Amino acid sequence: MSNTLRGADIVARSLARLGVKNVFTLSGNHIMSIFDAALDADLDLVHVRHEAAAVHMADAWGRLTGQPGIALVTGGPGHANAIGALFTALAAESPMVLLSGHAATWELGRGGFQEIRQADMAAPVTKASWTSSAARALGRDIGEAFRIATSGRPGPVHVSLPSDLLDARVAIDAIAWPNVPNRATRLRLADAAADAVLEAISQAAKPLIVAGPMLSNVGSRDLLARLEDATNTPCVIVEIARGMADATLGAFTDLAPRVDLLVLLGKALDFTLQWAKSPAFAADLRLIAIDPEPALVERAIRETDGRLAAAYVAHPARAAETLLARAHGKTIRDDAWRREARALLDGRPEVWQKLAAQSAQKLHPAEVFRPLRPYVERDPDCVLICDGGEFAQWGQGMLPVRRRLVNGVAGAIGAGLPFALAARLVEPKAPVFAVLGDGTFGFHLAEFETAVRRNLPFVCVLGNDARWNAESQIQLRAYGANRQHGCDLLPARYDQAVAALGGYGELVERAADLGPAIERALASGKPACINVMIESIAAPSIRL
Ligand SMILES: Cc1ncc(C[n+]2csc(CCOP(=O)(O)OP(=O)(O)O)c2C)c(N)n1
Ligand SMILES: [Mg+2]
Repeated sequence: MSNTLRGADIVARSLARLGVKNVFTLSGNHIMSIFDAALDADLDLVHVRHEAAAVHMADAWGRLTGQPGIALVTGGPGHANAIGALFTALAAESPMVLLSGHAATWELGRGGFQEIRQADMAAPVTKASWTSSAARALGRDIGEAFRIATSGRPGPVHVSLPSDLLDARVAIDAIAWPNVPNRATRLRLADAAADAVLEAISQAAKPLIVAGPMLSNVGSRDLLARLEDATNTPCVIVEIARGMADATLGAFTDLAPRVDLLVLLGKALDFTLQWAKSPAFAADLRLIAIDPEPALVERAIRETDGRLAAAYVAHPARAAETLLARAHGKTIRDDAWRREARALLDGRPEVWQKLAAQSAQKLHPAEVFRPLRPYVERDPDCVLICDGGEFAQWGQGMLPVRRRLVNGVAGAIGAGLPFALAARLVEPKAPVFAVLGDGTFGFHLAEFETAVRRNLPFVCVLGNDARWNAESQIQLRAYGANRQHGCDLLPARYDQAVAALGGYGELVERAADLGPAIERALASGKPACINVMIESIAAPSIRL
């Protein structure tokens, strides 16, 4: 026996070899062999309360570290529960791997326990999805999943692991262990191509560089800031389903029609940019596309009807590095346009400083984010999470952006609380704040129990307007004032629910009470929920 290894041990040791420490999981018959193997491989199992939460945590891990986060769920219904969350990770271009238990190979087609075509289910929401077919190749499968998740445009990968393969024993010299992926697979932009892009930028009157979700991490934000400095060309990240109307981007919708050259730096040309068509952008806009995926470069060509000046297949971060290197020591253009653009992107209406609630025992969203801002600013390693509808948009418009997680291009609400737990595992010390609406909060409330059990403190600032307000606002806009119905919630005491789960909870109904409540929540050292009663206000539309 000693010269053999169990399939489950091959999986666990392969993960350890690839540098994995934390596995986000929810138990089940099909994967208990991996729970057992985790003991010897020294993997820390973070056992959550819904499979979607495990995927969201792996997603957050991937976004924050650049290394694949790992979710491990059981077969059949466990796997099915995980699927929706993969959509969020795919649209956020987040590297992660979902490992699902699976009926034994000998059960297939015979009505096995929880048997269902799992790889087919996950295929549309992953970069790759398959079922392992040999115990000796389990390690190679894990390595391949890592490679695909991190190469090109990052994203989720799924592998189903039949239970008989996990229980099988394999001769040690027959095991195919994973290769450690290497960064060199990121395609670079050739110097001549970079020079051509810089030339086009210097010739343009009003150029703009737009990046996508894969560049929204801290390192890439720094890279984009340096690229903006070096080229005097504004660089923005479009990373949520609201697209150009993301309050983070200020008056971007006023800026866009003035642009004459749009450089897509790993940004998929899609609905978030209105396909760069008029009236969002000028009808004679010229474009350059740089993307790691030939299929997306082709789509950009198709969608731009001959307005694409050039297209390159390259990794956007590496392309940015080459552009920086080639721009070094040159003055690409003066800074007049950049200053004009920055005023629109970073400016906020003056009245926001004075916005106050009109009703008793409620705050205006602006009265929440004015006092929260200094706490988010204080520590550069602070992680800020914004999730939900109208309230979170006020947060995205008023809070500084550095290490931030948002729900993303999928436009799926609900991941915020799982994100906060994963963020705390990545970041041991600096504050973690999660800004959520009350509807959104309900998706994964039970993860407060996980957070308490695992001692993962963070502060959730919950905007409670007793309503699914984003949808209520759609009813108001589309159907009229007397047609808002069916979107109300209770002004529930979520703070008490969190306290009952062992966390720290406070109710805030007056603006003056919020700052001290944040102090107490941080000082509690517990997972905390500040339940702030707010007025039901539409997301800001920023015109300057
Ligand atoms: C998974 C998912 N379900 C439904 C929606 C539609 N949706 C978007 S925002 C929203 C309302 C959110 O309510 P809340 O969290 O209370 O935020 P508010 O808009 O009230 O500030 C809903 C239902 C969605 N985007 N994602
Ligand atoms: Mg609400």
